[in-house]
Amino acid sequence: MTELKTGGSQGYLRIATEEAFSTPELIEAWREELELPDVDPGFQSLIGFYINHPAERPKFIYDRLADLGETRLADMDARGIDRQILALTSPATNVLRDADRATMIAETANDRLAEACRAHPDRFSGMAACAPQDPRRAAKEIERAVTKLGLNAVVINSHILGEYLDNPKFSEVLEAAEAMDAPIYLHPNTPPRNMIGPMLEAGLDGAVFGFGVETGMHALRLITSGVFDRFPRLQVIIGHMGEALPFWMYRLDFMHQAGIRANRYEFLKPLKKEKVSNYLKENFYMTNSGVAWEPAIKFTQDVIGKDRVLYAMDYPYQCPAEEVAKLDAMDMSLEDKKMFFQTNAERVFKL
Ligand code: 1DF
Ligand code: MN
Repeated sequence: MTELKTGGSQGYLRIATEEAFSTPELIEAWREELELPDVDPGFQSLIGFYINHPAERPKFIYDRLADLGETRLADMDARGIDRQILALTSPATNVLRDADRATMIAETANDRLAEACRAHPDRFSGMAACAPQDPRRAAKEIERAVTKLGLNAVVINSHILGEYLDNPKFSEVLEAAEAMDAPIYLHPNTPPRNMIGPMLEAGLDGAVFGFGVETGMHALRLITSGVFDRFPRLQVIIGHMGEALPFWMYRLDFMHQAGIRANRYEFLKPLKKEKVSNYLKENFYMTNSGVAWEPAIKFTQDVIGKDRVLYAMDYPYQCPAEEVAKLDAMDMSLEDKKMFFQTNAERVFKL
């Protein structure tokens, strides 16, 4: 493997767009939440593992999540990552049943993140956290984060205590994101209680599969429920190669339209842009986080558009340097690689 360097000597900068961090306040609240009765089974499975399990992987990850300084920068240098776009790690505050506390933790995280970005403006950018449990304050925080802190995107870790963003109670949050021209990174969460059973039984509830199923479905229900007809300028970013939705696209279009024509569900109305795929192409960006796989990246570029596919590493959860080298070596024009690694991210995150 040739040495990976920052600085762009290969013809582009590498901007990684789904990179996680934690705060002490969040970890403390997670620990307490894990002790409460009726804890969410997905949260228990995922964060119970990262906080309590003695294996090497959770310790490596837990330590690195907490660092916004030298260790992280050294890891970026070793992997040739010029810039990380940081987001409060999943499920962040979405799982907290105390809405006030969730809101305060998100606000503090944004202050800490903005401070790290100010300390290392050439290496770090960030997305704003918010707690949609209190939609009004979440909307206010999005506005503050964009206008005062320079965080030009929002991260929402999929379902909020089992509820989805198409629920009209969250309208203010979507309205604020659209008004601030801030894309929402819809990052995975474990499936909610009423969805997780058979996955948990088979050890498939986490990033291995459950994340993608849950978040892909969340993205789809935003489309089919008409969110983008209500908020036409809203942009949503999804990771993990679009949570496999590009591969589903043909069937989604066919079966969705067949259902609409038959008036199968009274609540399901025809969409302004008709096809599900039109929304995937016009209201979504997709990153390759966790999918360092040339055929999947090219397929997505082909069906969604080269200007809508972005690079992400998913540090510290998945960060082998070999994956960066493999993506550098993709059989793809330098022009297209530069869009993928650099210029799409500069445009979407207003760098
Ligand atoms: C994992 C993966 C955990 C991702 C994450 O946040 C995460 C994991 C808690 O491997 O357990 O963001 N990921 O995006 O693939
Ligand atoms: Mn992630």
